[in-house]
Amino acid sequence: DAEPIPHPPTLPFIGNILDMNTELPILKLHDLGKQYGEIFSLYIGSRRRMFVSSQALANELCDEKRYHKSVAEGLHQLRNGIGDGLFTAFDEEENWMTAHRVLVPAFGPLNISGMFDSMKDIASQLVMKWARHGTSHKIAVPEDFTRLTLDTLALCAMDYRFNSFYTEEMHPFVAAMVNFLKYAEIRAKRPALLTPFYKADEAKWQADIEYMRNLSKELVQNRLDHPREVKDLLNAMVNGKDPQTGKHLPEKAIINNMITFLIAGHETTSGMLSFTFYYLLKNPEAYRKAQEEVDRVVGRESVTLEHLSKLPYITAVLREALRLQPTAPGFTLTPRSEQGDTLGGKYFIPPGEPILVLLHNVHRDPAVYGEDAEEFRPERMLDENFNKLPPNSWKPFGNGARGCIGRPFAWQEMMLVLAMTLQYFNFTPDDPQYSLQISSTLTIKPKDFYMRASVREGWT
Ligand code: MNH
Repeated sequence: DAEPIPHPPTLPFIGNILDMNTELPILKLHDLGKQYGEIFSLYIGSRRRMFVSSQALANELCDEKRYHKSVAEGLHQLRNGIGDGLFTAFDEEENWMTAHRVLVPAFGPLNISGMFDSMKDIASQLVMKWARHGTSHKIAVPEDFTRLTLDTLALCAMDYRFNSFYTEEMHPFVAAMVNFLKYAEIRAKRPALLTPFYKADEAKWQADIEYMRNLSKELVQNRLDHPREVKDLLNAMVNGKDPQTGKHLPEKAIINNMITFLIAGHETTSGMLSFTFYYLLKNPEAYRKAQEEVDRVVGRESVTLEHLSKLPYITAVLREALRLQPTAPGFTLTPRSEQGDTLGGKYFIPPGEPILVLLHNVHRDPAVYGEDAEEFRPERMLDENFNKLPPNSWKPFGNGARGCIGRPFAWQEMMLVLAMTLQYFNFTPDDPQYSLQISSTLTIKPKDFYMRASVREGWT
C-alpha cells in the first residue's frame, strides 16, 4: 500500500514556500534531501513538488518506459525566450523530434573531433592571458572559464567570435542571458496574477529576450545570405534535413536552438572547469597525479586529439568533480501512465506530477559510493571502477533521449583545457583558506573563487 511521502511541516495557504531559501534554493533542497532521505515533497504555493535523493529511486525514474521529461515551472518559463528548442521542448513535441534527428549527427564524435582546432584556438587565448598576467594576477576562475566556454561555443556552433578575452567586460549577451535565467526563476515562483506589478522588471526581461533573439537572428540570416563551407552547428541546422520526414528546421526553431546551445553549452561547462580546479587545489595528491599524467603523455608537445584519449586520470578527475558538483543540478520527470506510478514499491506518484532528481544527493548516496562519498577521490572514477557502478548512479548529463546532446562537445573541450593548462602552468589557490561557496542560476558555480598561475619552467 502507498506510504505518505515525507515533507517538512506545512503552513496553511503559503505551503512550504518559507522553507525555500530564495537566494539559493538548490542548496536548501540538498539539505532537505539529507534530512528527509530518499524522497520528500514540498508545497510551493499550492503546487506539490517531489524530490528524489537516492540512487535506487533515481534508477526507477530513469526507466524511460515508466517516466519521461517534464517541462515544469522553471523550464517552462524559459520557453518565453527559447520556445521549442531542444532543452525546453515538451517531450515528443514535433520540433524536438526534427531538431533531435537533424542534430544528433552534428554532435556526433566525427563532427566534434572536427572542432578540435577551434577549441584549441580559444583555449590558447586563455593560456596566453594567464601567461601574460603572471603570478601577481588574481584569476577570477569562473569568469575566465565563462569567457572560454562562451567563445568556444560561439566559434564552434556558428563560426562567430565573441572575443571575450580581449575585453574587461563580458559580451552583452552574457548579461542578457544571466538576467533571462534569473528572472525566469523569479517568475516561476511568483503567482502569475502579480506579474502586472512588476512592469519595469518585465520590460527588462522582454528586452533581454529580444536582444538574444536579434543577435541569433542576425547570425542565422548572415549565414543564409553568405553560405560558407564550415562544419559548424549552424550549417548543420540550416542545411540538414530530417532523415525521416525530409523537412528542414524552420528559422524560428534554428534561432531557438542557437540560443539554447549558447545557454546550455557554456554555463555548465564553465562551472564544471571551475569546480575541477577547486578540487585539484584542495587535493594536492590528485593534482600531482593529473599533472604527472599530462607530462608523461603530452610532455612539451602541442596537445592533439590523440593525446586526449590517453588521459585516464584526467578523465576520472572530471567525472569525480561532476559527481560532487553536478553543474546542472537536477532534471525533472513525470510518470508516463495516466494512472500515475508507484515508486520504490510504496510511493504513489500521481499522473502529471513533476519529480526532480537531486543529483547532488544521488551522487553522494552512501549505498553506492560508500562512507567516503563526500570526498574527492578520482580513483573511484577510473574506467575499471566507473564501469562497475550500479546503473544510473552518475547522471550529470541527464537521461535517455532527453539527456545532454552536447556531452561529447563538453568533454572534449574540458579535457583539452585541463591538459593545456596543467601543461603550461603551476596553480596555487589565491586564498588557501577559501571554503567553497556556491552561487546558482540555472546552474551552479563556485563563488568568489580565485587562483594564481605561474608559467612552468622551460617554457620561456
Ligand atoms: Mn547539456 C540537456 C548537463 C554541456 C546542450 N544537459 C542536458 C541535461 C543535462 C545537461 C543534465 C538534461 C536536462 C533535462 O533533462 O532537463 N550539459 C550538461 C552538463 C554539461 C553540458 C553537465 C557540461 C559539463 N549541453 C552541454 C553543451 C551543450 C549542451 C556543451 C551544447 C553545445 N544539453 C544541451 C541540450 C540539451 C541538454 C541541447 C537538451 C537535449 C534534449 O532534450 O534534446
